[in-house]
Amino acid sequence: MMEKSDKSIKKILAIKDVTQCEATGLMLEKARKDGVKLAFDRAAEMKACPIGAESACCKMCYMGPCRLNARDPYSKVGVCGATIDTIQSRNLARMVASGSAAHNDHGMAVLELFKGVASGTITDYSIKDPYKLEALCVELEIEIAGMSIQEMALALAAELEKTYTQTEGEIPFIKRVPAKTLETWRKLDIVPRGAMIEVMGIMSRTHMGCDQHYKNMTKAISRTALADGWGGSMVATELGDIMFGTPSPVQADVNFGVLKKDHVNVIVHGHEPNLFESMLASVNDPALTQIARDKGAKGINLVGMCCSGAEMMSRHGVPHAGNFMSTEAVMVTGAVDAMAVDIQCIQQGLVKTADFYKTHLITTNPRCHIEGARHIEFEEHTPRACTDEIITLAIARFANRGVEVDIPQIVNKGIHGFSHEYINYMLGGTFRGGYAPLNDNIINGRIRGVAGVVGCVNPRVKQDWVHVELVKELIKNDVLVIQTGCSQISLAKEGLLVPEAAYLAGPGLREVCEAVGMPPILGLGSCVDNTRILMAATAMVKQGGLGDSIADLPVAGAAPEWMSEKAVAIGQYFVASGVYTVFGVGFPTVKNTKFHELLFGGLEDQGLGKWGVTPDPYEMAAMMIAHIDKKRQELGIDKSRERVLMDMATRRELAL
Ligand code: BF8
Repeated sequence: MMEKSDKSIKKILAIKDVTQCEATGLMLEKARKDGVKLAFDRAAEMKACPIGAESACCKMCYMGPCRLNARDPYSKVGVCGATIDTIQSRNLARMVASGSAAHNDHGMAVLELFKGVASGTITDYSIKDPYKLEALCVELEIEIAGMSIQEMALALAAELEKTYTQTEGEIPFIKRVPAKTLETWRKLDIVPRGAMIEVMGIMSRTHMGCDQHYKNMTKAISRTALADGWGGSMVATELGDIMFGTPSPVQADVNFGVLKKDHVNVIVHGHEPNLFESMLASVNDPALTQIARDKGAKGINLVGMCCSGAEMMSRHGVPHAGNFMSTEAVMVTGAVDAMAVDIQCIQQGLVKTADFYKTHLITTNPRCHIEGARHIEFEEHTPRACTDEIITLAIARFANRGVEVDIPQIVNKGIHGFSHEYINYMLGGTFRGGYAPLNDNIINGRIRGVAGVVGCVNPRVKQDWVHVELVKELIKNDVLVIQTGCSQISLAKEGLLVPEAAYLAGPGLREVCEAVGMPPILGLGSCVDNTRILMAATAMVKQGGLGDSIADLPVAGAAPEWMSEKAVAIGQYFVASGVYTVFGVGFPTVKNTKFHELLFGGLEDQGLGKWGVTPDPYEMAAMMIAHIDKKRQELGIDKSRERVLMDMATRRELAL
């Protein structure tokens, strides 16, 4: 039984106030008419718990649950005597552990696939970028003289397995960290040993009656977060590139208009590229295409959503229908014949929506079944068995849709796929590849700094709006923006991931964009691809002229509409790496407590980054720009310098 729409919700939430995405708004309106509730409406009905929102409650044992008073946080303690700082730090630690576990679990699955490919037991995937394989082996100091590609892959897999299983020492990608940043980490004892032991350590120390010093807890939080960014996520990105290809700029279409009424529409939503890559093979199978044609379809249309969608868009230009808050709304079009999901950010509410609009919702991963959804398990040794079956179901549904099809005809074209490697090439060309032009333009003031704007969309704020306003404000102030995840899709839907968007940039950034022919906003891929931002920051440090550690750089980060625990883990690994990171929506701590002060200031005094929070995009931009200016001042590059245009021709002359 579908729940009936609630008139009070219509009154409380005008559609223009809950989403900036026109297509999602149109479908939300239709859903309300159809009596179908989406997350926007559920959020309006479910007021966020004010005590939980500030993390002033503890349910680590059953002497409670205990509630403290966030307005007077030191007036009470829990039954065991736990203070507000213990309670908040334990809660944040568990969020980071969960987020880090999610990325590490994903990264480990990519590693398992890679091992299967390397050993020859998995044959449906292959090594597409042997150059990156070799470069990575060299970087990790693996002796590769005389090795075949297969031997290199096996050696790399063995080395990277330590990212997860090692219990002593430092994870492999620590070799990439700028020397001064690493020195700070070693001094603070926050270098991760291996993801499993770090996550287990958090679960152990947050048990009732264990770690009850917020400062010691914060070290474990940083270590566990770094085991994500420089660990599992980085493995997922790098091995994904080796197996599926390192992205380079590609034009792709985004928004609901990528669905086609006269095609069989199949959406893949989730995070693991293996399912999506196999689906791509299935839709290109002439036999399946012929079956679709026999049923009256013009073809099979494969579309992505959320993060695996962002990866496929970056690597292959596969169209993308929208971000997390559009995953229910897209089914309201009636045009989705099947939605295949794997792990993470798969709302349970999809089941009811799929049911109403007769879409096949199919879970595929052993870690993510959903009550009421059909499960067809994906197995990497025989991936096509799963994806072919999904296509077959979709074709059958196309032939007998039985619902009205109403697709908002909105499509936004954009350029995606700016990997760290491509940025290297783009700025310097084949022979002078490197970050010197970026650093030069930051030093001469043409580019003020770099901002990473990433993360989720959240129904507690107007979908896409905070991302879009923040990014526009940043580029207007000559800050180059790099993006991943749902945030990248927000800006893509605004039509701003194109070189022509340079007209919105400040004069300095515009000049650089026009000289290089690049957009002022660079899309780097999925959430695990935030590691590409870490690598870009590392390249800036290693290039020279902008300080010795990531903390010295005139850079800042933001997750303006965050909602997931993965976002907290990402935020903390950026902070621990040295980046000022601002969250929108809110932050799960109580202001003016010792733990809050440590996160929002104390960590910076230790040589790391720090947190910031504001729901207002303009204030967020001002905070980030002020930080960038402070770093410029500390580097002595705040004085205006003579601006010399370093276009490609000038650089070629210099090279000669
Ligand atoms: O990992 S940005 S809503 S889809 S958590 Fe989820 Fe957030 Fe989107 Fe991808 Ni990332």
